[in-house]
Amino acid sequence: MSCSAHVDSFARDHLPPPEQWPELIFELPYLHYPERINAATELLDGAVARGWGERTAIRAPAGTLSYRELLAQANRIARVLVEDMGLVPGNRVLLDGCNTAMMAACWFGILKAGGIAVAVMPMLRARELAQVIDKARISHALCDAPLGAELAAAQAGCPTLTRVLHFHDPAGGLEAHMAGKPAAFADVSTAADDVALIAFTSGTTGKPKGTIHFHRDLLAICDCFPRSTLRAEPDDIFCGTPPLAFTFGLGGLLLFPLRIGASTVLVERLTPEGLLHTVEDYRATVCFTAPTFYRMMASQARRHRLDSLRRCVSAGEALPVATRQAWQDATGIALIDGIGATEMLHIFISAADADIRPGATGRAIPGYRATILDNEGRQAPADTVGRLAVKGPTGCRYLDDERQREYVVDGWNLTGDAYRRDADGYFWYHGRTDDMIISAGYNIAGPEVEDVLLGHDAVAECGVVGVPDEERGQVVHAFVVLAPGHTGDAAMVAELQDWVRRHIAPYKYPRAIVFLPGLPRTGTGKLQRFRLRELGTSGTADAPSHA
Ligand code: 3UK
Repeated sequence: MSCSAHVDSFARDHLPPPEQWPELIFELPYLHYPERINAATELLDGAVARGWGERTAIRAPAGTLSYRELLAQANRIARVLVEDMGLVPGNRVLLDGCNTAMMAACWFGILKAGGIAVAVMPMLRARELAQVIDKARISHALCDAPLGAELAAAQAGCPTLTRVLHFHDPAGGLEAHMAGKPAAFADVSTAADDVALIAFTSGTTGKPKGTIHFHRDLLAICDCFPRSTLRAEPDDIFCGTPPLAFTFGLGGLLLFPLRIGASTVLVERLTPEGLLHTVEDYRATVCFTAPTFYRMMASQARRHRLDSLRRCVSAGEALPVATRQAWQDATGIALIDGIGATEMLHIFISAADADIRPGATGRAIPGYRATILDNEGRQAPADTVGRLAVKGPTGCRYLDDERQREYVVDGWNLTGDAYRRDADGYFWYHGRTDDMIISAGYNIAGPEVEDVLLGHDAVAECGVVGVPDEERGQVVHAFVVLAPGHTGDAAMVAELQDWVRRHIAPYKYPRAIVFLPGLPRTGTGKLQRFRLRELGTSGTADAPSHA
């Protein structure tokens, strides 16, 4: 590794040992970054140097910020961190807030000062915040004022966290400190492989894992998926729902637009309805959100003027064919599906335009390689289901975590997904490897059954899991949220079971169907299958709707 600019070497010292790293690939010439590079300098100072100073960077309900203004804000925040809060390069800074211009400016300010950004989802409670603070040994925090009480509760049990400033605080705080600062700052000249951020995985169960990413990684994701697949342009206006604390949102709603001189709409806590209004009000052209959002938005799309939209990216969960179709019918736009992971920082398999094959996620994007491994770790032949393995310029490096050995094997990153690769190199999702349903000796992929159920008009949302069963090992249970105007009675159960039997092999049909008002989801919008399994096992939801 190159000579670090970090005075506090905690993050580098807690990287996994080199033999546990994934193999990194930098074949594309434009991924060869200089040895010293600070991603914030490159994205903000670089933008102004390229003549984009007066272009709009951020659009928000509270107003707009040009690139020059965003740069000035970030510089003032860097000064506050260094001059008033005693930050030294390498310190970890907790960043707790919703998607706002201040949140974005703080993120850049931290990187400029040589700090390591540890952004967290605004919905985290004290207990979860404390886990992150302890694990990353966080010393400083910038916090959206309304979330301050929760952070204070966490801080009480976290001796490392000594410096906290609130923003959006009418009583003063960060903005008051910034007011006295000049708009210029000399960014810390970090090494390309100095740590820039630690992103904690959303994880549907278990202890959170911190994934370590370097300054060069942040630029690499901008120069991979957006360049080869998204192909956005400087006049594009980005919008979407993922929090900036989720690397899906960090890339899609901040780094990707700024890399090309485009602008981004930052709005706090969007509902499907809110996102439709955002597209309409800002004439947004590029959208990043999860499949369930597209599904819910499709049913309301006709009430909104969405003709500004050009490119729509779906990630975070598998995209059902029925959802792709519903969005295409409503807007004429073919969704760009892409699988990404916090460990990989962003999307590595995807397809757009004429390359799309509905039902498949896509092919490995330029810069990345992907394959399917069998249980012995050998590359499986085409058309066999196995473990998805990827490598590229980014990859998994957990902060001080034994689970590194599970995610990285023989230089490959194993995402935990079951996939099949066809002869043309397209990857077809079959579920999480630990979520495969095995019933009476049959392997059943929950997402396949979900796909079929979603094709029925009465089904708004659904989740399909395996529930332990003495006779069959597991049985298929479906949890269904009905569309308005439908009733969850025995007739509906029979109708949906029949529907599945008619569309796929009958052994896959859900032997139990339970109707719920909503499905349990994580902060990043992922279905919590373990909670559905619990529901199925406890039998509480059994009675009236059981088949
Ligand atoms: C699942 C998908 C099928 C898959 C993410 C884009 O989701 C992101 O990161 P996470 O760490 O979760 C990773 C896991 O989510 N998944 C994501 N996208 C798809 N499954 N089709 C998809 N298109 O199980 C994967 O292993 O929360 C997504 C960009 C950045 C991200 N961090």
